[in-house]
Amino acid sequence: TARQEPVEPLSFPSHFLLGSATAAYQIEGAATEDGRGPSIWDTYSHTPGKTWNGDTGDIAADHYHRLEEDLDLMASLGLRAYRFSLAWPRIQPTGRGPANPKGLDFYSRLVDGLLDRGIIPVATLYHWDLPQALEDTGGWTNRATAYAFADYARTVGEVLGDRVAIWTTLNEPWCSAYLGYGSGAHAPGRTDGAAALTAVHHLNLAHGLAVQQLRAVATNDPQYSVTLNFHVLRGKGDGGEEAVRRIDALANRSFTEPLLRGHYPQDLIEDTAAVTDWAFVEDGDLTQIHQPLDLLGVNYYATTTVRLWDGVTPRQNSDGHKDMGGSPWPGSAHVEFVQQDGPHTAMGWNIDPDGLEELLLDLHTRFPNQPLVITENGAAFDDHLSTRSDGTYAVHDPERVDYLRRHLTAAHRALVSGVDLRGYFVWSLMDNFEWGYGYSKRFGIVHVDYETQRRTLKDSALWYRELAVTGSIPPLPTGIR
Ligand code: GBH
Repeated sequence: TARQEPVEPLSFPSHFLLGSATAAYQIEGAATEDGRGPSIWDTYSHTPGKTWNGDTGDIAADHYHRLEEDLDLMASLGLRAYRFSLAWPRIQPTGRGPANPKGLDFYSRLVDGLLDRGIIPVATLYHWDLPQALEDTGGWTNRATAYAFADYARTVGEVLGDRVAIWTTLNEPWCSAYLGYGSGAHAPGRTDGAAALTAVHHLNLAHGLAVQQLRAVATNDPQYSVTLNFHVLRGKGDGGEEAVRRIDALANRSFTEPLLRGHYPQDLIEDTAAVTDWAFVEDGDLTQIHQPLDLLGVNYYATTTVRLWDGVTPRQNSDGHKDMGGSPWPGSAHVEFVQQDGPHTAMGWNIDPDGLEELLLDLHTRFPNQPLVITENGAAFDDHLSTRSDGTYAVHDPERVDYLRRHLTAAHRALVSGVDLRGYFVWSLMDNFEWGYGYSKRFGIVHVDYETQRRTLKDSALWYRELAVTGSIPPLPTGIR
């Protein structure tokens, strides 16, 4: 059922943000420099058996030492915006107390460097690197962590709140809560369903408190947002609908409903009643959590197929997380994740651009006045560095060009259908530390040689540059072979 190629190049509005995204722990390195404290990802990645090959973010893409070079790289790609995250432990090494000036200075130089080059800064406060000292007192299972986060937000806002155009509080709180405290596939590696649900609430609370703190100190009238990783679900077989309802409650509605409507879904509370009584939700919390948002950030990679498990047939594992003995789905032991047929990326994730269009249309229907932005979309493939006859380097990644072109085309269809979509950020600007998968997976449009730290534009970067510069989706890869 191949769609017909559009005849005219598809154009995005002139203010549509065409950018790229990264996260602090995945690219910066310099893990012990300039007063940075340890985060839960330092501890986790240094624990034997937790990451592929024992890889850590100690050096990563060495971005901390290559800031100017990387800013020039972004400018050379014609990026209109850049989404990055701040490492909380660079700013407050123990998660509390006075700011470390060197940590703040790095991000201040980053923001200035972007503005100098005409690139819009989009800052995420939290992309999973909790200060270890806060984990030592319970991490996201401790309500006090939400208040510490609000204090951190204010500290950052007081320094960068005159220049950052778009603030995002949290990146994918689903991962922080359910992979960090439920399945254990992410730091801090706990495997406790009740802890995961407690973390959900404290992350939501942290978001609401942080938005209020930023609003109180920002002086340039910025936009406020949160980024969620939506699970676009397909049901299979008898009971498929029930499986979808359960996973939708845990994966999607445990965030959208409190954040955008001010309540937790009743079915979520009932599904998880054997795991927790939800006593961690205190009077007034939902008012704090439910803050008006200028943008809802959407991360999309693939669709997920689920069915009800018959309890007899051997279970298939969800490939999105490692089996660490815990489940990222508390209260849903009867749901099974089904591997889909068809093309996959190197992550084993299925390629389904229609899922992105569906998701955007669905969010627009459920939250009609909520502007949306795609804060991550991209793919890992097995890239190979090759040498041209003139001695320069190249990476031919036609699968990635095809993936990006098809997802941008799907996003464009949603835009044409009336979805208020404000931008698209490719994950990722450059190859980086892919969490539990270490350096074995490459998501960048720019290749990083981890021996030399040399950056090489992949063909997808050349293609993306044409998109960013012209504002139109190049109908077929041009200028690359
Ligand atoms: C994003 O996470 C991250 O923000 C980014 O840091 C990361 O590098 C990038 O994507 C690529 O992975 O339903 O249990 O099978 C995406 C994480 C991966 C979370 C797929 C949901 C399915 C889990 N998502 N996963 S499951």
